[in-house]
Amino acid sequence: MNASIDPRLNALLTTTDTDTQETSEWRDALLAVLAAQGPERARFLLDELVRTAHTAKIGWRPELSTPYVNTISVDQQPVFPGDLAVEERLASIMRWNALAMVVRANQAYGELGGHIASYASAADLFETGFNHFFEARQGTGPDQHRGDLVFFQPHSAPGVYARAYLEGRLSEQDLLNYRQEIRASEKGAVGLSSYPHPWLMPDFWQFPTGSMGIGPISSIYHARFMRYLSHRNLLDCSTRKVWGVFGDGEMDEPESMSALTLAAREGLDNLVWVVNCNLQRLDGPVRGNGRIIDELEKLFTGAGWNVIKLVWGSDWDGLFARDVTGALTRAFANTVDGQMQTFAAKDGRFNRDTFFGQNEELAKLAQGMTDDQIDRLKRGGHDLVKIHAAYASAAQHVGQPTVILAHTKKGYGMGSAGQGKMTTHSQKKFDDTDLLEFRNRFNLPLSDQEATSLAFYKPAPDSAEMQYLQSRRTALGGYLPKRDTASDVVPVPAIEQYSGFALNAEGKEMSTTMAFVRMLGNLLKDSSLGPRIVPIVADEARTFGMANLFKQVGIYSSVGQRYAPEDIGSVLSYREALDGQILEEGISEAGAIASWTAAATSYSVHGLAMLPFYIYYSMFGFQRVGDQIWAAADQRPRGFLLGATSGRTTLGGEGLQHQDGSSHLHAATIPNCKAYDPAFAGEMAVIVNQGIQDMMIEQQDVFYYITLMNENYAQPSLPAAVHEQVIRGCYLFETYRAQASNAQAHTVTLLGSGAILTEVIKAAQQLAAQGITAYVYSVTSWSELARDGLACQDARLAGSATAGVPFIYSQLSTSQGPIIAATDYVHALPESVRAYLPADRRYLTLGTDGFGRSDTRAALREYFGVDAAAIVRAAVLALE
Ligand SMILES: Cc1ncc(C[n+]2csc(CCOP(=O)(O)OP(=O)(O)O)c2C)c(N)n1
Ligand SMILES: [Mg+2]
Repeated sequence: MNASIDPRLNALLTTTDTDTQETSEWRDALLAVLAAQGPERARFLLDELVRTAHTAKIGWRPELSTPYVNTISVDQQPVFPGDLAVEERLASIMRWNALAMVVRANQAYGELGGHIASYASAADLFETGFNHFFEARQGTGPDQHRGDLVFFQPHSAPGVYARAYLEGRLSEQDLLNYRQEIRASEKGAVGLSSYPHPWLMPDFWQFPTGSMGIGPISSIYHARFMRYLSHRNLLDCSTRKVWGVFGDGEMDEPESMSALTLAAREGLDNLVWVVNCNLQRLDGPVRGNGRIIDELEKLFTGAGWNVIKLVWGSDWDGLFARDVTGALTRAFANTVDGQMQTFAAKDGRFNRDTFFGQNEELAKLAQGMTDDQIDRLKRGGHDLVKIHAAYASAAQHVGQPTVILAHTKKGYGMGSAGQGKMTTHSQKKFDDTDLLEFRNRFNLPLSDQEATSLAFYKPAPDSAEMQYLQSRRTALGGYLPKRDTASDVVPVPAIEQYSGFALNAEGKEMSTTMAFVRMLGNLLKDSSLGPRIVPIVADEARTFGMANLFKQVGIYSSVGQRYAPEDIGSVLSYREALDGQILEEGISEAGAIASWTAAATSYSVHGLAMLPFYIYYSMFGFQRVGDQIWAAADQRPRGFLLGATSGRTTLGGEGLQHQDGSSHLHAATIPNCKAYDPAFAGEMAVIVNQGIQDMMIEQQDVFYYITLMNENYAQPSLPAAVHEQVIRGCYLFETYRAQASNAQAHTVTLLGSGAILTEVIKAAQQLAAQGITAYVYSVTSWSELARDGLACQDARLAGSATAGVPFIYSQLSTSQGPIIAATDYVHALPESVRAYLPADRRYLTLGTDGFGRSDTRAALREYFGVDAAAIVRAAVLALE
């Protein structure tokens, strides 16, 4: 065999080679071209061969994977620009303080939990970012760099706290409050949240990542949203990046994977993922019988990403150089992750015997290394020089997003207490020997007593470490993560300007969806607020009658429109444009809500207030992507979610999976979500207007959920006197007096919400005809009424002398008789206000529990018992 052949190529030789002479001629030819004319010519020839092979249809396609070695070769590696020794010492200190924080919390209160092994594996990946790449928001005025967006793996949070402690942003007392947020706030100290939660640490964390998979998809849509802002000339984001450090186990989540092709299609070279391939998840190996790095390489390559394998550290360079026969690459190709994990868990002796002992060639390579040296051979993700080279390459890469597949050891440095152990994920107990071993392994300047008592370690301010740490962050613009809230206040139009038609509808027939779309169209025309609006759809714009917006504001496309649309002559033609305003996410509710989150947090992430309106089938919102909405809520979003075609009986024909009778129940559980089910366009106008005021002018951390119906009915005008009551949750719509001829002096009170209010009104008219007076209240929000009631109850329980009465109680005080509530949602919704009603009045609720089914609205309302006849029956029953 030719000694000049790269051993990696040899490793790929298959056993089916029937003519080795010929094979080697071909190979030599390629190598000769490479040597004489360089890689570009070699690539061209290979491409040409591939084209020929495809033309000849020989049933072959190139492999998507490469050997189990670093993508970046030693000669491509840039000079490490930092002080390696100091950075290594800093990483060791971070490791120690993170460990001490978790162990101490658990010594004090065993139930608090926390993780050590994940950060132990990720520390070098984080530190390289902090020292060289993660840019903080810096400067002022138009030239300011608004900072990179960094997503941190959640259970590595202790490492981020440990760094903030050294930076002087957190005190020792704060570290002692890890996972003790309630007690901490009583003491006036910072309680450190378990995972990155902007809700709990609003000046610190930017992006919630605690629920696996949501960080990854969110990072993609944030990166895309930055492109959108740039292309629409709202904000130049061209120098900023999105970095995400995620787990290899986390890549199993559907959300992690679902938008990879979007990232590639959009050419998001502002996005870099670092997947910490420690080969383990919580229970055991990620791919015990395979290799997760190879699997992810194929997946990401196939999706169109730039893939950088960061597998081995610098001390392997010499071994690879000496390995002229490719024995190492062959051995790795035969080693599955489960075995690799065992190698991580065992000592140098075991690795010499079991890995290098596999054959003569390997054994020879290990000659001259002590067992300790073998033990300390680093994987790529623990080598600052190699990590830096990968990050630098990723940061410069043009035209594609990059993923760095970083090979690490879970529980790195935890020795026999945890490194590579099956149980390491949740390991948080260390005996004294383990602690001393850890100290020795990382050369920490701690006495035995300091180590065993888990003393936090912070070098003196004038030490080389601290000077270096501070100077690196100064060079990168300051500390991070850091959440900002300052943003511009955008003037908003007066309600009459965009919603006059709805407030003064005078009985015109329309659906609330139609009214909303008209309102949105008007808002988009407003010169100041209009450009800040982000309409978002998941392939349902036509369903909701929004096709006119395609032409009016265009669909965002990073490449404009490269075709003549079929409907080019039509006034509603399908128009894609670089500065298009609509985000058309296709059939991906997960993607659409991620886009919404990016837009709804733009005020904070970019200092630029945007106002997203995401309109979707209400059933495919909280139910489908509820966890993403919960994570968004953590991030304090400001925007509108519009649950359209809502109501179990109002959607009619669509049946069981489409008909929504529960989204309001779910919305009610999210503290910063204000949810409304307006019956009339005028009510909706008032609610939208309030939302715009709250979010854009008052800059409150709330978001609005509004359900919209597709049923056409007469829309009354809404008197100004009730506007405030609409916002608080209910108002007296009308009193239907018993007709004098057969008055029996009976009175009932009817509450209705959404489209079912129309049934309530019909019922009231029938009752009046039967001699029963009916007060009809329109309930715009059960959840706001219930929250208000609960607040009053809490104030009373707390002994407040000024605790008021629940709003619904006072609203109903002018009415009489038993109370009947009807909704197109489950009973639990109207039941949620029962405790706050006048105690002496009977309360019956009608709702739509059960599975939906297809039929006409009338048939469905009869079936679920929410039609006028059912309401009349309930009223009569309640009067008995
Ligand atoms: C949606 C979701 N499911 C489960 C968990 C619980 N959980 C937290 S960490 C973890 C294992 C993570 O493994 P990996 O992504 O490989 O990260 P590592 O700790 O190995 O770096 C699991 C299952 C979670 N946080 N979120
Ligand atoms: Mg893992």
